[in-house]
Amino acid sequence: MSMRPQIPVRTVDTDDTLRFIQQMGIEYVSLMLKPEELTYEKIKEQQDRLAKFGLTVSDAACNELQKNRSIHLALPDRDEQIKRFNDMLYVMGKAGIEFTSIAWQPHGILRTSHKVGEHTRGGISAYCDQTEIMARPNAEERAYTDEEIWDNFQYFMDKVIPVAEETGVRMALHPNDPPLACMAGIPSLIYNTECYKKAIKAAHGSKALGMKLCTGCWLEAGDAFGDIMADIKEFCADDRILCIHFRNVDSTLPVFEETLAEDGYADMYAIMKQFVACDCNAVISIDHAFRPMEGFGGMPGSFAYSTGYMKGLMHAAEKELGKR
Ligand SMILES: [Mn+2]
Repeated sequence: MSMRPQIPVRTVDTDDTLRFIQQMGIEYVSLMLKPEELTYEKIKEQQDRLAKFGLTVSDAACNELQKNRSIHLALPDRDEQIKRFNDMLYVMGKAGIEFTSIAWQPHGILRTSHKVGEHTRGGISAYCDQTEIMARPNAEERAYTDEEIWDNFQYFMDKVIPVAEETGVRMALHPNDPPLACMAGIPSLIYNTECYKKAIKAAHGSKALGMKLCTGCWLEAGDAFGDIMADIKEFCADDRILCIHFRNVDSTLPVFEETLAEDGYADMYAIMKQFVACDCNAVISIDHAFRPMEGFGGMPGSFAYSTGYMKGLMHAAEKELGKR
């Protein structure tokens, strides 16, 4: 089985949007759910609707539980939030969903701005300046320690791994983005390959914990994150890669902008070939796109070009390596 190109969808997406995705030759979608949609009935309804457009839900996530401040920072209601997370796993398990997403960043992805970049030909893209990010005050009332963040992750793993194993729903852990060791007083969980190994240990080696291999994050930090080619090989062999974010940037930190795959500093064809050579069967998406241009199809319209380019690289790599 080869990699499976994918696009995110929401329950509010129109039939036309789903038809457009279908016509791109996409068969797998990541379903973004609101908290009130985390019931078997609601998910089944979406699966049935998507099936009419030839679309299968490979994974689903609820942003509120994917990046949950109470869980990450051990706030008073964390057990309640972990119970909600586990309830979500039961529902997804019943619906036959392969995996859900987690990212240990209570304040989400940090960027300096969204603006026209040097390499975007007028497109509005994300821009990140490490100096500006590092100058930010604490995001919470106090700074947290590395030990606290890892203790909280351990606590979460101990409570959710048994349920993930029981339900068969795996978790894809995304790196902190940007991959800096500490931002706004909150240490990052994942900012290099060693952090991933530590996280897998916290899961007691359980396969229930996998990763979103975001090439964007690897490339933002470069060698400080790890050797991307060696890491792809190692984590593929260990069956950890559930999802690939196929994204390029113009440079490593301290300053980068998000670019089209063909415009960044990394050779994305070489990276694609490595996934293919390692027989990776993860879902693969472009992660981010330029801000949609008025009148050109919203997010799916913005995703379409880059998704097509990514599919082209994937097909070429499969052909070159005799896997197609
Ligand atoms: Mn990503």
